[in-house]
Amino acid sequence: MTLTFDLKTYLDRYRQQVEAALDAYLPLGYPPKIYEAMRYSLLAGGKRLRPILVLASCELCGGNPDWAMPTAVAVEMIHTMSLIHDDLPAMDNDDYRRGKPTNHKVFGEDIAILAGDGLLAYAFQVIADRTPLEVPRERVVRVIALVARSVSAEGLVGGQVVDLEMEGNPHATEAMLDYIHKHKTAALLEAAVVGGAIVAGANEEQIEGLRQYSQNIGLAFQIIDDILDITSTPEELGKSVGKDEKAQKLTYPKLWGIATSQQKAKALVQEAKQLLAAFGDRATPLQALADYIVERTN
Ligand code: GRG
Repeated sequence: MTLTFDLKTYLDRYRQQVEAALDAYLPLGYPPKIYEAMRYSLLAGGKRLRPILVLASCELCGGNPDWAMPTAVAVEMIHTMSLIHDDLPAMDNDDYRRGKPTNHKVFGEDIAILAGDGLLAYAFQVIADRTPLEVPRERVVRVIALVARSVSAEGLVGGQVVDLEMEGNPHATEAMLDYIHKHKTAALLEAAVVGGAIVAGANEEQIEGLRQYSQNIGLAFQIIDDILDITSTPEELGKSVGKDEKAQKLTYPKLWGIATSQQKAKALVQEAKQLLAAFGDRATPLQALADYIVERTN
């Protein structure tokens, strides 16, 4: 498997399935304006990394990826809502996301807030209503609790609050930076990887290995995100660049320099890949996904 595995084909296949599911799970409805706003951001592209992690993790643990599609869709809905709210004038105030004008630029702030709220609520409904009955309901309840915790004040919301507090703060520390990224970025990646494993019926030892894997790739993902904010272009990223510098935010490259940041991200990914050694060759897709996180250019 290791020799023949092609990550691009793997990502393309899962991405197509995810795109189709996102479109099908959220058809237009009444009132049309809110459905258009939700679909505008949800179907605007993006790497679809989180839903692919859900499906890959489910498959790794012996589950049928179809069982995990509702969780995959839900995690992408939550990620999208966090981007919509993050871009609002009261937060990062961004005009450009996923290569398009941000949600509030097109629909107004009021509708953008509600589109985020609608996506957040619908995500949980999708897991509860659409997970196939082959998956025992105790697993479904566990996934709902896991995903809820990842977006709560213990997760994304807490990370965002400390991020806002740290803007322009000359006394910001590495510990604060770690807290922000573990909560703002790694928490949802963890919910994706562990959620897929729970749907599959993984044992506690497997879940723990995958949890540690996801924490490592989460931090590596954010280190690379910070670097790309300095080295990339809006065309390549589909969002504005140089935001951290403008907002006087402490970042990993500011703390360690670009080369050391890259080395640290690579070391985290190496460790993440080793954490999956017990799965043997079946871990190849998740190991390749970990490499992709540090090698990506957008
Ligand atoms: C979750 C209730 C609730 C509120 C949201 C606004 C907010 C609180 C949190 C902000 C979370 C945030 C925007 C984190 C940044 C994570 C990150 C690195 C995003 C970029 O992810 P990519 O590169 O984007 O995977 P694509 O577009 O490819 O999906």
